[in-house]
Amino acid sequence: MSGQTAIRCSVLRGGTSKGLYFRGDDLPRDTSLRDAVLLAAMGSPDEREIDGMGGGHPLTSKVAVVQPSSRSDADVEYLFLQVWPDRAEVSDNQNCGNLLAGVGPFALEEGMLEIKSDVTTVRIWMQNTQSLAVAKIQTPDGRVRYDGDARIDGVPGTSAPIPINFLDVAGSSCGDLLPTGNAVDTVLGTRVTCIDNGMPVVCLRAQDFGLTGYETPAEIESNVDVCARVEEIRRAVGPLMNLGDVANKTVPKMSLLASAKHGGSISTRTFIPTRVHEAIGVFGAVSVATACLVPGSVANEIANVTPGDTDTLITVEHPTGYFDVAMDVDYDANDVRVRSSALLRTARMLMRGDVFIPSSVWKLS
Ligand code: NQM
Repeated sequence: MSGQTAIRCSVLRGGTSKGLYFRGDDLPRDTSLRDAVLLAAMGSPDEREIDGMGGGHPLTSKVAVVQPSSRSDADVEYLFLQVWPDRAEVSDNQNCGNLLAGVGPFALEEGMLEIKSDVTTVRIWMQNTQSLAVAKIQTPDGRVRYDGDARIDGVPGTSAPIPINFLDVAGSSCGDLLPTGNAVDTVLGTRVTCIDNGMPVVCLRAQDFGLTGYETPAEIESNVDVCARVEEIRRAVGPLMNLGDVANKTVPKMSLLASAKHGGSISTRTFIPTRVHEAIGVFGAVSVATACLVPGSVANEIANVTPGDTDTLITVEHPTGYFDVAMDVDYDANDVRVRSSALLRTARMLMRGDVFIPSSVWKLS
């Protein structure tokens, strides 16, 4: 073959997302060259990403770069990169808890750590947020097992369970769990709760936008006025959350909340940040679940939670089902301190081989 460069790559579904997984040393060190390679691999910029591996949607245009870690508290390091489908941009300004689910299986398949028992614990240093996740991967008979009985909403069928625990993600992007210092702020006339428990999220009440909060993502995306107002608030809130100018950033996520409709704790419709998620991101769900436990927050006002609960399961309803987050918190007067957040994901290896990019983008000597 000529005119093409082959790069080792695996494709995995991680939770409710899908992405390309690379070993760090298979990509160029220079970040602008690396980004050009990833754009070419995905087929971006092009809404359909027809000339690459991307699926034309932010949830299927994602990259995980994984490498062994030299940290004493981690086995591997994970860098998440969002490749925009429709513009030539690769962003590391957010984390992704869905692709995270595929990091343990990928690292084990690549021999980055040894399988010694039926369940292998993989400690993952998440470079985007400088924080740690601990994932438990099913590894009977010395191999990663993908089939199993665990079901997550947004993915057909069942797979092997991957429980993931987070100990230190509060404030990992914004500096504080409540980056403005308040449980509630009023921004451009709208009451909001700004929170970061692994993902910067702005909680808003759907009813303040003339919505029930139970609309489909397509119905919300077609409501031009709502989308414009949500984006206006997002841009105004960015600096208040210590994120600076967020016009071209994928954070904060904007979550429109309503009372739970199907027996859960709260209902969500989440902008990520321009498309409306068909489900909800992992860290997005963790942040919303945490907001439910913050006394006086716009989430707490309408959430189905018991005041003062410290060890509790929060069920976040989203357009295609439920997302359970096990929260362990402490209260100090009215302040909440997060001890840990835990959840269940699944992942599946879909393909392993080489991805080809034009050698005009990158040529290996
Ligand atoms: O919040 C979507 C997703 C995500 C990111 C997004 C994610 C997370 O569903 O941890 O997983 O919010 O952009 O994969």
